[in-house]
Amino acid sequence: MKEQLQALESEALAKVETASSLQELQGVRVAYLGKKGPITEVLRGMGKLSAEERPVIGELANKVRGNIAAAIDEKKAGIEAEQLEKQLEEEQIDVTLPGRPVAVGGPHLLTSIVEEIEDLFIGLGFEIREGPEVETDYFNFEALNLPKGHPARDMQDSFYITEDLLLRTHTSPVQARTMNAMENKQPVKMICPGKVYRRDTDDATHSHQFTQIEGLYVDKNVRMSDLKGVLDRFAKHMFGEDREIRLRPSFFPFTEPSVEMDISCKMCNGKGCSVCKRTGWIEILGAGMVHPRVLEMAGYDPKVYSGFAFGMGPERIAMLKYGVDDIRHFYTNDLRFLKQYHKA
Ligand code: 2NM
Repeated sequence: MKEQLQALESEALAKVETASSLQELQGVRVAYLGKKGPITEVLRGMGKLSAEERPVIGELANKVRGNIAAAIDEKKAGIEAEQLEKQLEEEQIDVTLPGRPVAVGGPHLLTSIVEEIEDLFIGLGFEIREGPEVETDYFNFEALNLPKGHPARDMQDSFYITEDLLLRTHTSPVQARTMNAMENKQPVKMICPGKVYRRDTDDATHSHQFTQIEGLYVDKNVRMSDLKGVLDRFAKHMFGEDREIRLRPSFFPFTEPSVEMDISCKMCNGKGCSVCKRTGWIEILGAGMVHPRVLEMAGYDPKVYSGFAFGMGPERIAMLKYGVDDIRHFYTNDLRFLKQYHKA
């Protein structure tokens, strides 16, 4: 019986040694140490042994069982450690690899242009004011010297909501509102950027919705030369210090006198090319001295106060500055266009 136990032990230990997986090892445990295993059988047959033999064999059987169990545990720990090692190896992260690039958005070209213009005028002491896009007939037209029956008030040209409400056709109502709200009729120095709406058929140079920036400076002794100085600074800031401006007489109902401003063409340096249509000059904005009727309606005495005003379209400015050939690019949001003008 002693030999039988020793043979069982070496047989089991050999199987433990060659086991290569946890399942295989569990099979060895069940086969040798299980309830139906050979060691249990030996112990069960001990009753037939003599009194002297019984403790010797009992002790040996327990020892063999303990040795096999210990070997299985040791092998199990080994296999588990090996598996962990393999897993760690496979899941290794190379922290020295370069990171994945993160897609970063940026301001729209039109936003950049508007902010660039705002920054310049803030530097010149202008405040930025905004107002409603749904305007009353009074502030959009009447207060700007566009009385009922004026051709610019044609129903066909504006988006009317009711008889008295419409989508503003320019941002000047913000200026009329600002002057109106001044309690003690202090000086006003402001620009108003924002969306405006006109009933136009969209094409390369027309849009039913576009952006305007209008400026207004009302104080005592504001002169045409002040307007010219401010506009000259604006032109050089946006298009380069080597640009020149010229003012041509024009007409707007809300200014008198009225002018249109050109800048010398950057493409040909004033010599004449296809961009400036051979004239050497490019029209940039309209301006003038605020009409006395407009000042009066807003509560400013035109004998005491005078003012200049101007209006421009940032889309047009951006198109000239960056060579954009179709105003619809600003709204169709073709990613190729957006990315082309995406800085940083
Ligand atoms: C322009 C051209 C000339 C203008 C006038 C006013 C106001 F409210 F003060 F009367 N705001 N903007 C103005 C003057 C706008 O746009 C081409």
